Amino acid sequence: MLYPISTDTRAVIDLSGIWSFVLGTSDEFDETFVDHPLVGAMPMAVPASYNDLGVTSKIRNHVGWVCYESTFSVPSVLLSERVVLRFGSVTHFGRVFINGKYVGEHNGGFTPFEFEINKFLISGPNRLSVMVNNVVDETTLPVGTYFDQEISGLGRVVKNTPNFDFFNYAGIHRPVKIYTTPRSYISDLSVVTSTVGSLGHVQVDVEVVGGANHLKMRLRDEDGNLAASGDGPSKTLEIGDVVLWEPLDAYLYNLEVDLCENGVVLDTYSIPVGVRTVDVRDAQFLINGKPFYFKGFGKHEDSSIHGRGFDEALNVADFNLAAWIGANSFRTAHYPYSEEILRLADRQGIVVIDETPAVGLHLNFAAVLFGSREHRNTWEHIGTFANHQKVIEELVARDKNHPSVVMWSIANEPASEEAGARQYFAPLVELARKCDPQKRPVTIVTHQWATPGVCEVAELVDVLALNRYYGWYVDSGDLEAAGEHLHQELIDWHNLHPQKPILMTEYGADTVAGLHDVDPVMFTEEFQSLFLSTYHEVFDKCSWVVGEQVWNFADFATSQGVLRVQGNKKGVFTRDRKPKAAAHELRRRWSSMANYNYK
Ligand code: BDP
Repeated sequence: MLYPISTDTRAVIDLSGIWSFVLGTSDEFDETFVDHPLVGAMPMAVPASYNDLGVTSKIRNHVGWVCYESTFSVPSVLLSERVVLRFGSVTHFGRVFINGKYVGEHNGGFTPFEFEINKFLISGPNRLSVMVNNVVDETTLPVGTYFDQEISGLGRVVKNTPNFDFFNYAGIHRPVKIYTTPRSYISDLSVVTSTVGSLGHVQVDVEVVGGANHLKMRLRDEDGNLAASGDGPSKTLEIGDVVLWEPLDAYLYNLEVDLCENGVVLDTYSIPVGVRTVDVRDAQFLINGKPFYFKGFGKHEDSSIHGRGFDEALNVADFNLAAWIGANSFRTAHYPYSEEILRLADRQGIVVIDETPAVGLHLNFAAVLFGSREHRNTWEHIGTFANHQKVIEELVARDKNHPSVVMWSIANEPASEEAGARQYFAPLVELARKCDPQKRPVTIVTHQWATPGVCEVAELVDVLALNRYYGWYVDSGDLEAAGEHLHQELIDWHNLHPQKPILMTEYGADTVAGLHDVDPVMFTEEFQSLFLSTYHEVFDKCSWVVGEQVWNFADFATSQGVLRVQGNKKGVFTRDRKPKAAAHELRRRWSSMANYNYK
C-alpha cells in the first residue's frame, strides 16, 4: 500500500485539526446517528487518542462507540481525479460516512485503510462522520475480555479489560488525508535490493490500474544524479558503486516511477530506496553480509496528553534520544507504528523489528502469575486467527519497502507453551514469508515460561526472540540467581537450536525515577542499573546472542492493577523523556560497541 504523497500528478489534503466528538454507548451502533450534524459535541483533536483529552474518567475509560465529525471541501479542479479518503489508523474499529451515507469500515487499530469517495462528494462542504469502537475481545488483535454484567446495587456494568500491558488508547490515532490520483494510476510497487560486488541491484515491480501500462523508472542518488533507469512494470535497475543503507549510516536513493500513455505522463510517484540485504546464518543476523548486533529498546507509541496519537515532535525527540544513548534499533512493540516513524527510521538508519498487534494471545497469564482463574487452552478458545492473517497481510503490504524493517514479529508472548501453538502459528509464519517480496526473517517473541523444549514455536522461526524477567517476576530482587538462570537458559536454547541467533527482545525492571537506596533494592534506580548490567555480563558470554533490546524505552500508561504504579515504570527514560541513572550506563556500554562484528 502506497504512502500518500503529493507529486506532479497527485494532491494531498490533510484533515488534521479540531473535529467534533461525542461518546456513544457499548451497544450496537445506531446508524441514524450520522443522519444529521452531531448535537452536544465537544471539540476533539485529530489525530490523538481521545482518552486523556476529555480529562474525566467517563471519557478516559469509555467502552464502545464514539463518533467524530468534521467537514471538508474538495477543490473543484480536483473532482475529475480519483479522490481517496485515507486513515493512517483508527483504533480499533472505524466506520465511515460522508453526508450521512455509509462509505466503508475497517477492523484493526494500527494499519491504514482508504476509500475512493468521488460518488459521495457534493460541491461545497461535505460532512465526514467516523464511528469508532474500542472494544477488544477474544477475536480482536490485541486481545481483551469484554464483561457485560448485572451487578446488584449497580445495575448493568460493561467493562473491557485488556489482555495486554498498555493502556487501551483509542480514537483516530493517525493522520486523515484526502489524496488524488489520475484515473490511470500507480496502485502499488515493491522493491527488492541485492548486491554483487560493488553493484547494487534494485528489483522494482509496479502495479497499475486503469488501462495505461507504459512505465518509466529513474533511480536518483542523494545529490539528485541519475544512478539507473529503465522501462516496464518489472525491472532490475543496476547501480554502479552502490552506496549501501547501513545501520546509523543511512543512504537513500529516490525511485521515481512514471506511468505514461502516448508519451504523456499520466501519474508519477516516488519512494526512498535503501539498498541493503538481510540474512540469518550460523547463529548470526547479517545486514549487508556482516554480523549485526541489535542495541536498543522495545518501545511504545505513548505520551501524556496525546496517548497513542501521532506526534511528529515526540518521534523526532525519541530518535534523537536513541542516538544519544547509542541505540541502533527498536521493536514496534506491540503493534505496527505509524508509517511516518518508519520513514524516519529509514532516514536515520534505525533498524526496526516490525510487530503485528497480536498481543494477549494467552488466556492463562493471570493463572501463571497469580495461580488464579480456571485454565482454558488458548488455542482451543481464541478466535483471532482470521484477524491475525489479515494484520500480517496488511502489515507487510504497508511496510515491505522500508529498508529499516529487517524482521517481522508475528506475535508477542503468545501461549506458545500450550498444545496447539504450532498448528496456529505455522501457517502465519508461512503467510508472512509468502507476502514479503524481500523474504525477511520472521520471529515470534516468547515469554518467560516458554522455555527450551516447552515452547512449540521455536522451530518455526528464523530468530529466537526472548522476553525474560529473571530478577524481576522470577528470582525477584536476586540478581545473582537471575544471572545464573538466564545464562543456563541461553545455553539450553543454543544447544537445542545451534543455528538460530537469539535476540533478547525484553528485559527490564520497574524503576520509579528519583527512588534511590544504598542497597540496590527493587524499584530503585540503582537496581535498574544493576539489573541491566547483570544481563549484559551474560550476553557477552554468549556468542549466539545477537542483540539486546531493553524493556522499555520510556515509562508508559497501562490500565490499573496491583503491579502498576500509575503505569509501567520499566522505562530507561521517564514518560516525559528524562533519563534515569541506567540511561547513562547504557550510553557508556552502547557507545563503545560497534554495530557490526561485536561478537
Ligand atoms: C512482557 C510484555 C510487555 C510488558 C512487560 C512487563 O511483553 O508488554 O509490559 O512484560 O511486564 O510480558 O513490563
